[in-house]
Amino acid sequence: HSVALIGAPFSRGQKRRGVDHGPAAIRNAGLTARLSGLGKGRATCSSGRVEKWPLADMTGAIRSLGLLHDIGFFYVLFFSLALGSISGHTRQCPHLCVIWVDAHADINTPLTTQSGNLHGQPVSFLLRELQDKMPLLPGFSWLKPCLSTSDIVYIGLRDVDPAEHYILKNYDIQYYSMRDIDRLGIQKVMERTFEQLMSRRQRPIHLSFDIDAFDPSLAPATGTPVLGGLTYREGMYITEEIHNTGLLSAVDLVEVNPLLGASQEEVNATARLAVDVLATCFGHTREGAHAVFDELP
Ligand code: DIR
Ligand code: MN
Ligand code: MN
Repeated sequence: HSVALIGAPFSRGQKRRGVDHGPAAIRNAGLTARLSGLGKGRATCSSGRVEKWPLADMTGAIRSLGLLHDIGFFYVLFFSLALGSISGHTRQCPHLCVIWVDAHADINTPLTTQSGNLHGQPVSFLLRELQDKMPLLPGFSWLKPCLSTSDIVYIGLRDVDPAEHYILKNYDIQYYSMRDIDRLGIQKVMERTFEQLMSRRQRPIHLSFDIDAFDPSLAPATGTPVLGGLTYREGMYITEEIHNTGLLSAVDLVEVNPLLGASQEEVNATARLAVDVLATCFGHTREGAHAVFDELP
């Protein structure tokens, strides 16, 4: 399998500057070399110029995703904009499911949002069941709801707005909050996640990974840090298990903001963490691997 990397430098999902430098920071932390070193084929990099497009017109991001599938890449990796990447991905894989790893549920509607930030709303645009609660917004007509509430599972929640909590409960959306991880342990959480998503049939996984799912002590360079997040080991376990299904089809890695670290070391640590997440998604294991040896020299 090859991995295609698409940097989507975009910051207008929220108001703070700098998150559009996330893709470059992750690349500079050695992403391409790490992925190539996994021996699973090439890692190729391209960069969308998303920031230049008007806020509502993210069709370019969708199109580039579709294109890469056409020329035969198996994995596509995005750095931003689950709204665009999941829409594009469902065009190629209509039966995909979504694992959303985040401190936040990102399921406000334009009518419930308190911040006004689009990065707190993408899931509401994607879910069919919520469409009668969505106002018609100029510029968003290209976006067709493409997921059902049973197609998504959240992991890592710990900062959920009241309206978001109402939606999660009333539409019976599965989630594992940090409290659930405390109760069950990450191993049970992953087991139940796959049971819920794959009970009827195996299907491609779209992973949306917000770096703020990790504890701020590990990922300080991000816009909305929340105490009490995933440990390094919990994060790696999540992505190891997703890799082991053999069903991972695309990953978004979002919210790395190099302008928000208190020091260069904080920025580097956050970017290195993102690289570790992605390397694990594509086959890095903590127990090691020996693919290069046919026999012992
Ligand atoms: C908040 C924060 N719920 C909002 N969302 C964030 O803006 O609607 N998502 N930070 O990652
Ligand atoms: Mn978040
Ligand atoms: Mn998020």
